[in-house]
Amino acid sequence: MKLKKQLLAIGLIVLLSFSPLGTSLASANTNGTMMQYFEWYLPNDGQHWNRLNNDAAHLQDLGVTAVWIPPAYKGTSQNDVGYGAYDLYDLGEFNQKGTTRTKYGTKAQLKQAISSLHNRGIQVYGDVVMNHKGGADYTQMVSAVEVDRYNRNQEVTGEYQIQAWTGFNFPGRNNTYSPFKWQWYHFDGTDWDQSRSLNRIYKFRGTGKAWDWEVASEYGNYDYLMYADVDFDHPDVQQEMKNWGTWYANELGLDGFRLDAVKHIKHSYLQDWVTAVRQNTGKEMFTVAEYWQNDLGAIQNYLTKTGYTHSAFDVPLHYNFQQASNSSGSYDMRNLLNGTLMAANPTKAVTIVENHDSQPGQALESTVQSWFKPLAYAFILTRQEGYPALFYGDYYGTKGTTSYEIPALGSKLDPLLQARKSYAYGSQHDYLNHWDIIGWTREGVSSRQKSGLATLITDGPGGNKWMYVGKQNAGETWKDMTGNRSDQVVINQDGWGNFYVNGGSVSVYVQQ
Ligand SMILES: [Ca+2]
Ligand SMILES: [Ca+2]
Repeated sequence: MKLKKQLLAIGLIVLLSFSPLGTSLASANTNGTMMQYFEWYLPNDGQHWNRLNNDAAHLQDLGVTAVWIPPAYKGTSQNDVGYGAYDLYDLGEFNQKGTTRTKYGTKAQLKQAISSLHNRGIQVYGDVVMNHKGGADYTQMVSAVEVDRYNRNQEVTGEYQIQAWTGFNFPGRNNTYSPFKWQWYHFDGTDWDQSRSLNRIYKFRGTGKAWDWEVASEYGNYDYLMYADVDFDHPDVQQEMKNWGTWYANELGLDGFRLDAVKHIKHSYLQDWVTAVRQNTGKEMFTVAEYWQNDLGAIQNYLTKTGYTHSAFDVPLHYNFQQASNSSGSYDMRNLLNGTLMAANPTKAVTIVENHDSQPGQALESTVQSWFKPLAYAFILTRQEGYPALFYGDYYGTKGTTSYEIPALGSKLDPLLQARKSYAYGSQHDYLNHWDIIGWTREGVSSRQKSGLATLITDGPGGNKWMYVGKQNAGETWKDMTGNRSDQVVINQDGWGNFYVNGGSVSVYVQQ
């Protein structure tokens, strides 16, 4: 416990220079809150950019300061969520893959939504899918070897010719924005031989062809994930992706990026890419990487190998939330920060409760049960470490088949978002000292009227805890803004209050 507090204190010093977090900064900076504005099962109605456009004022009111939008380019089909990236330069503008718009709408609608967000002071982060390309325009004959699915360094056949989907010439775009055409030699491998209708993991042969390194070491070398795997050793690819990233940012006026599937991309290249796009755009371009592994060491290794140029999602924290939510009250709440990026490197942690992959029915399904979500959101929204991201599916609910739905929790999350926006400022005091009921306080800052708060959460029975909120708040009456408790807590002359929480619940007390 002592060591952990020291780590947090060290993290705090670094926090001061980092604007999206806002914490402890001068009054001008509101706490940063990101929203992931999509879930997997959104309807394919072409109306999502319009929904975002119409939601801008509401998002500003909630305290959302940045929106992470889904991949905005043409995928393998109209219904593609965006991760089956086909043409990164087609933002819903050209008739390709049987459609001009994407699942989310047209490029014009997207630009309108971004304009509305910017007018409300909300930043926009683009999703960046560089690991692979899907929906090739034609096949090519390629020399390849099969590798062992579970040890990608192990070749299990000799070299032979396969018919691979690796030719991309984007006929519907006709060289607009970029003349670059993708050929087999821009890729490292694929998983389908059309001539034999055979699904294997194929590694291409040719001059300089090898799986990229360093990537995640799972399966020996986890360069290959899906579709045609982009070869980041190839100089033309390296240059083209930097050109594209710069174009994407400038064309849409993006303020940052979310990098997809970085486990499978040569880490050193991602440092080069982020640095180049920042230089080319002249913008800060806040960037967060999806390194999806419940392993703090692996995520820290990634941050090291990319020179701490960008942040990462706190995947272990998500799994701690999931475990707590599945433990029927028997989780030791003192452990919530254990093994998390939030504790180890708070300035590089983007904290999440759920996302489009962990939601029910999806590839990395590890859903946090709904009863626990207000507790988890209180944890990421009212503490000072990390840059929290609100999931669209938690706020608005998810679609999809009925057994896979997350209910809309917006009304429960509204007060927590308001707490972050207006009250979660100033020095933090931790009371992570009980297996059920844990709490923390923020003293507030003089530049923000009435700021400061006291949060309690419990996965077991309810109860109370004395907590210090600062002598400057002595004599004030604080109430639970979630409405879960109706107590009036008077802060005593020494700056302490006796706060209450119901069983399996959360309370956030602020000055009346
Ligand atoms: Ca390679
Ligand atoms: Ca790869």
